[in-house]
Amino acid sequence: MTNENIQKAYEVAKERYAAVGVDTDKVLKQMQDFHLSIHCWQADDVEGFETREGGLTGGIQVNGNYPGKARNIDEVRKDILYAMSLIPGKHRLNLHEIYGDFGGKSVDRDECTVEHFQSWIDWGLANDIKLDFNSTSFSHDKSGDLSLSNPDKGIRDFWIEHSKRCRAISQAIGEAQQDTCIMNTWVHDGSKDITVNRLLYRELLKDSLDQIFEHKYDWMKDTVESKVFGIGLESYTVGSNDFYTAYAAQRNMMITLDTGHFHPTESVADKVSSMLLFVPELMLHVSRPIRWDSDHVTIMDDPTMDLFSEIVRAGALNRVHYGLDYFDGTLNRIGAYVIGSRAAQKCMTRALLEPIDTLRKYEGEDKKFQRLALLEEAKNLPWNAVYDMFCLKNNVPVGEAYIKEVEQYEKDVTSKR
Ligand code: RNT
Ligand code: ZN
Repeated sequence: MTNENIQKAYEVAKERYAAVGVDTDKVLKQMQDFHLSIHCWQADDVEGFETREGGLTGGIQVNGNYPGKARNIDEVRKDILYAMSLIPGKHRLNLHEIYGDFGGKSVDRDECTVEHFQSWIDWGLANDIKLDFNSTSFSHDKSGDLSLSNPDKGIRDFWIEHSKRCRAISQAIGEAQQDTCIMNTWVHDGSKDITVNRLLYRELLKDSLDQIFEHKYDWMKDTVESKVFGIGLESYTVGSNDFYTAYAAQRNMMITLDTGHFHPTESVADKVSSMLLFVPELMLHVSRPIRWDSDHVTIMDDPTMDLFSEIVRAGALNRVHYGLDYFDGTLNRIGAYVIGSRAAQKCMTRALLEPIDTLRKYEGEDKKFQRLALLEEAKNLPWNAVYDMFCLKNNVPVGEAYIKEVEQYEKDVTSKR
């Protein structure tokens, strides 16, 4: 499409939306302030840079061995910068502790310090990319089935120490970038088979978290992530949704909603308005579960559209942080970043373009037919012309044009690895 045609389509869309009371120029501005926290771990199938051997554990799994995955810190950075060059707007990078710059040395999880993240901080500042953070409980000799909830005090203390260090690192990152660094705590703890100690492990997890969160920081914020089950841990998850919802509500802290961490027919979108009445903020891990927490590449599907619509309808744009969380090794990984990020943006564009005032007027007047009719018609309004314009304004390829760019990068860079 020529720039002229994109512009023309936008003008038509603008008029069309104005007729239903929506200002597309305002939405373009709002989209400019919509920042994703892009996960670093799609670049290398959640491997990281520890010297440790051994695969991915903790009940999560990456399938596929599409050639060209990033093998070291330079390649991860290069790939992420390239992916970001195809995603309109400014975005954050979400780091996991195992992605520290360990310089080929063995640094155990209870030894990590800010020095291992200094080069990330410098990279973030140099590229104007803000960082978020995650402690890493999986893929380690001491991971087992239970980390923070392990009855063995030695193991528990090891992971408490790790988590505390990760918080201190997050604080240093936040301070250096003069922007709050969000640290996500997700531990895989659970049981493959029936356990008769459900309460015990939850008591231990609660106590460990209390110790971890004791120290208050001003440049980092904590968020906690629940889950239904992990592979090999099917019968019981210590940090269930009920556990963390209650924990976060009681402590007035942020909670992470990973869209793959609920029962398949459960609506994550419907949780937004309930949770935001009781917790200050939400972090999202936008993913795509297929039958289970499979972490497929995010697309513009109904659950994701519903989720973003609910955030906008709840007036909660600034109380939500938009992390992505998927890992698929069966396709071009840079392409996966671009597809998922752009899908999240498209869902948000559409959500912001909803003719909400008219819909609410209909609902207030109990006009059920009119409300449903407009909801249906809104699906057909030219939101895509607005997203195309957003891409154009941000100097990134419009529409499917990015496919060629990803292919070129594959030819020039990743296929040579
Ligand atoms: C796992 C959780 C968690 C991880 C990342 C790598 O089910 O979703 O967020 O995906 O920490
Ligand atoms: Zn997640």
